[in-house]
Amino acid sequence: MPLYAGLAEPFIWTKGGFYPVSVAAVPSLASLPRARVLLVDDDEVLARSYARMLSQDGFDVEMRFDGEAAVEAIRREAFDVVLSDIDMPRLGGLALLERIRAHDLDIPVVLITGAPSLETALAAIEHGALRYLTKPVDGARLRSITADAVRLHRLARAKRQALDLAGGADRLVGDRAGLIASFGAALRSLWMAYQPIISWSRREVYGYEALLRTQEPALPHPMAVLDAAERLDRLHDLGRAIRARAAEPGAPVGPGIMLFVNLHTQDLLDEDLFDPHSALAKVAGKVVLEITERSSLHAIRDVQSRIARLRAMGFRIAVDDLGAGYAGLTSFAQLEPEVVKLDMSLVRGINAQPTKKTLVRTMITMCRELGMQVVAEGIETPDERDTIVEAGCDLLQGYLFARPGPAFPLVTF
Ligand code: G
Ligand code: MN
Repeated sequence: MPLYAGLAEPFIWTKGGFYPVSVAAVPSLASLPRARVLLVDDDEVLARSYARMLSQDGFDVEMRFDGEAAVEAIRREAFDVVLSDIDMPRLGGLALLERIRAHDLDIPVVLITGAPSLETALAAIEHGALRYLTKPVDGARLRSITADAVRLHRLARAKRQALDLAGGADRLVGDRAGLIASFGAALRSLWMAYQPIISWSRREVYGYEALLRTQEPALPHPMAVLDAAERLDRLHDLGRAIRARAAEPGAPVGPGIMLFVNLHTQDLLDEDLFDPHSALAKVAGKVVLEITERSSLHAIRDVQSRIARLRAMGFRIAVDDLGAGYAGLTSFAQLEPEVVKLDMSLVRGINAQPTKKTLVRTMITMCRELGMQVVAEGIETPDERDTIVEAGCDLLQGYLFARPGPAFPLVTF
């Protein structure tokens, strides 16, 4: 069969080539959990008629009328299949397909066109469309293709989960739907643990660092949640949730108690951070925003003016994890932090390592001479505590005093 002749027929593209698929009778969907379909077409009348048909079959249908709106929907929600027109304003079906494949290798995309061409058909294949259909699409066929696509998607997900069970590849690589679901659950179950930072000389709590925690088993560590947010392009949603939680009633902030909140460098690009009416902004004078030395500020446009805006709102800035990154001190120059947090790698075993002790003492002295407060993180033993205190640092944080926990963990001095 010549290539082009086959294109109007439904096909499945695999690495081996085309496999024409026999169009079965409208399948029973009773055996499948409710499937989510994203229908994208700038012809609203047509979209609605497809949607009505698919809804009658028990599909959960979302409609969007251009590619950009579809990208936005996919960013936030999980779908089993995408049915999309090719010619659309803003973003066409092929570009949409490309955007989807950049993150998700599993979700079936069916492209539908009123103007078939070899060129678009080939592009559809190249970017991994499941089918390429020509309008008008017969109703029964559309329903059966959609049902098959849903099955394929579930198969792909099950396969990845099996891989995961076998301890194989990263299960999240292709499974955007699973990642969206886990990330959503993580956001909903997000809570803040607080770890005290104490003043040793005064034997009192100076403040608390708010630390991200969730109850989502698939994303058990804060780093996993951050990584998911990064992949799903939802860092701003995560940052907003963290800041809202960190400052909510009952949070340890108030007269004489400072609240330390970690920022992701991307948060600096979120206008919400600069909203003077946000919960966190209202207590800005008591808040230290920590920016880690681990990630570069390179990609952040006008860092200095953004930091200046935060300062004008009353926030103080800390460089976090000093000593953990290989970056030079550009972040210091850009941030001019009021507070510096020494990474726990500098603290661990310091009492038994004279060279480390000398270096840390120098760092503490320099920071103090630059007018910065120093906090030492990760203090686990009395020997580490005594050595750090003797090197000139009074603000201490670590398991020796309290582990992070729900407000407020008890402190052992
Ligand atoms: O990067 P940042 O400094 O924000 O990370 C703080 C992390 O270190 C938290 O996840 C916290 O649970 C952990 N932590 C806090 N105190 C200690 C400690 O004394 N020892 C160790 N190993 N980890 C700690
Ligand atoms: Mn921190």
